[in-house]
Amino acid sequence: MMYCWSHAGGELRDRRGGESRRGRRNEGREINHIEMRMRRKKGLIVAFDMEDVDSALSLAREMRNADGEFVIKIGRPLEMQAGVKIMAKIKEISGLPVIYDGKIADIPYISRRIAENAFDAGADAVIVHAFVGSDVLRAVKETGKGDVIAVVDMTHEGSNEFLRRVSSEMISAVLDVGVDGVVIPATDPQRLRHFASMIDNAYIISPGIKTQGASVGDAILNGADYEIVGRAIYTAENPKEAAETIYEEMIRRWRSGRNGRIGYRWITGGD
Ligand code: O7M
Repeated sequence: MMYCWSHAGGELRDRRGGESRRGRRNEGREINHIEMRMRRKKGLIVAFDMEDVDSALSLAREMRNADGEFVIKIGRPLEMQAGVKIMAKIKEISGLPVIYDGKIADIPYISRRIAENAFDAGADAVIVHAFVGSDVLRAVKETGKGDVIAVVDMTHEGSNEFLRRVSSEMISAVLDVGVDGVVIPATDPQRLRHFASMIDNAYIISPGIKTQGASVGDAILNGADYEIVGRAIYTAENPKEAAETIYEEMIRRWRSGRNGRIGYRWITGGD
């Protein structure tokens, strides 16, 4: 059975148009990064921030059969160890969409080159800082090679010094440029809910779960589409099982919380 990522519905369908199925879902999936972009849906982004290349490849292999909606985010620590080619490799062996988290923040020409290199190496999406300005986001968007995700707020304490003062303005600016996704922390659920109400045409991905203080499901309940988890997965004894358990917990909370009242609280995260 061949699977492909359908642009129209954002659903994993078999080639004859059948519905997606649970378990062994990535098996035999066609690898085509133009077709495998992220869409607005509930899922878990596994942050591959480990520096040991063998463990990264081994988890990528296991994720091929993981039960749930997963995306892999490759951070600089792993890229610095393995080189840019690690993206195609992880994408191929996992059968999952891959985000390059280079947190790009340079002049338009250089930012565009970094993004092009990442897309050409197999990334389906790249992450760019919004604070550098709309011309940078436009330059990256104009590559037309994959999703562009903008950082407008961060989880760590230091983001209170400068970044958080201009998050609202940055959201309006990145939406004007037409980015595909926006990064908003899970560590301040009320703020996330407020920002989510401003965002219609982009998906929201949300870090800060577990190690940085937010509970699994907090972000999804407050308007995010994907939660991002790193250390709680890749440092676990069985990382694949940890990813599946976190995904299940996230979906369970989302299903049971949609009709109930959500208990808001402030969490100071980020280290
Ligand atoms: O779950 P952790 O804390 O081990 O990892 C969190 C991941 O989310 C890690 O890859 C960070 O780079 C990322 N992240 C933050 O922790 N805070 C932010 O404000 C933004 C990000 C992020 O993903 O930005 C794209």
